[in-house]
Amino acid sequence: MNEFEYDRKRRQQWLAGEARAEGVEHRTLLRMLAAGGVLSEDELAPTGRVPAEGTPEPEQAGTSATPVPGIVKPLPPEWFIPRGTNAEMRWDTLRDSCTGFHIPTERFFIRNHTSTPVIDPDAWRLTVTGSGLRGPAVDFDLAGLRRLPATGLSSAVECAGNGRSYFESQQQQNVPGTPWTLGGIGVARWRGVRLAEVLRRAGLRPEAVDVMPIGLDPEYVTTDGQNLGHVRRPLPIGKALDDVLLAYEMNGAPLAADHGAPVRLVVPGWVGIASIKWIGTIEVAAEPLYSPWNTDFYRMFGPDYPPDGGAELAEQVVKSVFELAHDAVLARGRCHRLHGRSWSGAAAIREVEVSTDGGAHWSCARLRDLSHASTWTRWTFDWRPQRPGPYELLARASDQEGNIQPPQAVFNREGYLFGATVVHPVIVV
Ligand SMILES: Nc1nc2c(c(=O)[nH]1)N[C@H]1C(S)=C(S)[C@@H](COP(=O)(O)O)O[C@H]1N2
Ligand SMILES: [Mo]
Repeated sequence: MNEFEYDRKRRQQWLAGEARAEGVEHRTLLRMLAAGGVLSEDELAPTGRVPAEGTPEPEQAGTSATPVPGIVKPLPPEWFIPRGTNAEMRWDTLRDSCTGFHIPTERFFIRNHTSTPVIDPDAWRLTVTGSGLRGPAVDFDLAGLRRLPATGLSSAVECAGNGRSYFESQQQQNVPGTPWTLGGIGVARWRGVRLAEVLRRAGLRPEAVDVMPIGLDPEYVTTDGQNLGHVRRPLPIGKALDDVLLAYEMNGAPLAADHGAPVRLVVPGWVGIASIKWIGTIEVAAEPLYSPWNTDFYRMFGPDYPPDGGAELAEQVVKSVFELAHDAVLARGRCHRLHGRSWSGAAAIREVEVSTDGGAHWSCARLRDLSHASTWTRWTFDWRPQRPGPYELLARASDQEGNIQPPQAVFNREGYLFGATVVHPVIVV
């Protein structure tokens, strides 16, 4: 075992109460933890960290990429947790790079059903077709889209399964699927043309009811070998004509391959699956459309839902996160500024409360952004813990429509929309 491993093990044993420290001065322990990288030497810096099981050691992380099959961009372990064909963003290291309100493209989470296709933007065409159009199919190329009136938009893209792992860890409910913690979300600045504008130019009939964007990534084959075809999910015409963007830029640059280049949909406030990447065709129909992604998937099934499933998932629920390591070590008797973010698909965030005692008492956090719908609001909470020991932090947000995070999420078979408050353990020394 190398020195680093040894030191790490010892620190963990100490934190777990397995190491003995009688007679050692508190300040000496703090210094030891600082030297081991658990506490920062500058004691104003609030957090050290003990990496969660299975997540990489930030100290060891170089620029080496952790390959996730099918993803093009580098996935340094200090920024991402690989999850199958997907990559979760690490909240605990976000503050190290002072990224600001938007998540830089290189740090943005990735959810791929199959793999990132690399598409030649010059050969790319968007075909709009179907019974909801007055005439025949209409093609657009990238230059043509870029000549149309452009719109900018700050919006989250968040996976419907974000937070899924807490069904199991907090509610002892088994759910299949990617075990995201809370890093299945990102907010970026998107730019493109409104879907409404493109549909209007293609010649929409008043009878049109559904709009189905179809991805150019490989066809999706389930684990039991069923080919479900290209990733696609119908949008009701009302949403399609409202605030949906056909985006060709993300954070001021052409879309990156993993995030849907050359053009993707951005559907503000809705589950991430609505925001189809690598869009090639848009079917506009005068009759309701179905795909596996709005029938078997992305619907609620379970004892609290109708036997054939609840409605198709649309808006996201309220969630909150601390920008802090799980089991972070904080020095007692000092003021720690805790940072976090909250968001809701339905409306702007109204209030965020924080509990430092497992939910017994709550106090208001200070909102740091003007709240807007479809994006997040940053907040801070100053905390001066006096007694050493383990603590359970919780953050609970509510939005302008009165939605508030409950203590428990209603079980559903696929583990979607985990909107309950999440317990964030820390250790005060
Ligand atoms: N064509 C296509 N679009 C897609 C997907 C996909 O696999 N293929 N995944 C969806 C899901 S489930 C999510 S959560 C978002 C993720 O977007 P991101 O990878 O840019 O973060 O893209 C959506 N759009
Ligand atoms: Mo997703």
